[in-house]
Amino acid sequence: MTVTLSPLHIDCAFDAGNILVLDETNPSHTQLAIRPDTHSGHFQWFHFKVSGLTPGQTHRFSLNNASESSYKNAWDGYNAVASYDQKTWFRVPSQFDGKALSFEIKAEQEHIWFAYFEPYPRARHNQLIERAQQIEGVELLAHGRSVEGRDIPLLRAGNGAEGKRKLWLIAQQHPGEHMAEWFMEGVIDRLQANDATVQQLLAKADLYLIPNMNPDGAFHGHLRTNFKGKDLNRAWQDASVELSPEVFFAQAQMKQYGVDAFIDVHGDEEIPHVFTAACEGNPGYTQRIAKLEEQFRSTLCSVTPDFQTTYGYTRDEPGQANMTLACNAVGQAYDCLSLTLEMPFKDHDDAPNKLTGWSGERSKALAGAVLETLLTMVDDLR
Ligand code: GEM
Ligand code: ZN
Repeated sequence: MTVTLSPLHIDCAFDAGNILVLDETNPSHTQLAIRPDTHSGHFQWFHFKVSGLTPGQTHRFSLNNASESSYKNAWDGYNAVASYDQKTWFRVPSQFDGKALSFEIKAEQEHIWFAYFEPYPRARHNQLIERAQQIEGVELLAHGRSVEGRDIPLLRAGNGAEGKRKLWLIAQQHPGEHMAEWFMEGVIDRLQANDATVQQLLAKADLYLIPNMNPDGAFHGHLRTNFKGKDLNRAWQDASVELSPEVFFAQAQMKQYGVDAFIDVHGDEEIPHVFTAACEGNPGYTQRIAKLEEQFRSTLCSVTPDFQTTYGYTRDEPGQANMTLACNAVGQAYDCLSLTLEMPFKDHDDAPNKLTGWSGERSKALAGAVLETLLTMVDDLR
């Protein structure tokens, strides 16, 4: 029996939406493309809603410009995420044929959302900041403004007493890396739980948290840049109020309060593992810093199966670090432990989850492991 499928409607006019419709006339196989960041050629992030699905029928979708994306080699082994309710997200088997990334769904409901990773909605960010300020000992210390004027809160957990270590965690400089703000929600959840780890850590240190460094890019469904087309993780030597006010704000706050440890939270398109990058290429790199980096990595490995040190970026040669990156710039300026923490858009293949791959929940759990790791070494940071 031939089933006549009703026409589909594809929509992305919402927070973090990104898709271009090439041809939606065939509801069995819709032809799509990913829209580049505004004022930049970068693209990889996608997020859109499909309505008009016929439950029980198979609908296929192709992102036809995938081979021209920023990380075209990252589509191999990648599976898209989908949700019927924007709460529970699951992986959809996807295929990259060297040009397009395609995936199909046997519809269970009339509509569905697809995305490159589980989105962290701006509304959830606003609730997170409100919730954080209700936690005893957590305050909104300052707030910056993005290019388009969106709020960039800096929270501090702890009383700012003299002599306490200052531990900075910033997230989502790259707006498509939504796992980063899921991680920050995990930090704030642990602050709210106020468990023994948090109490012991806050007795010795204050946490300085910027949960989203790039709200404009996140809202516009960008992968990599702010609303001036700047890659914020290449702006740490020449930040300006005009082109990179987000970084300019963070640097000013660091200068005001000081930094004893820094973690810049990111996501990685290609490597199916959680890993860190560090400051081995900095001109001011020392054995003290090398030891702290090793201590952090080996401890985090012992605390969670969702971290490893076998896979990651190629180490920088001595003196060859790109000092425009946050990790390197902050590590050099404050002579402190400074790391880029990378979570995968795919899965953490050392401990895979076939249903979800890497996810918001796993990003949140990793945050707790990082806090536990920081507690074990807070006395060694200086
Ligand atoms: C990366 S950080 C790149 C660090 N590279 C080395 N070799 N240390 C970036 O900004 O390109 C972070 C990210 O995009 O997730
Ligand atoms: Zn990044």
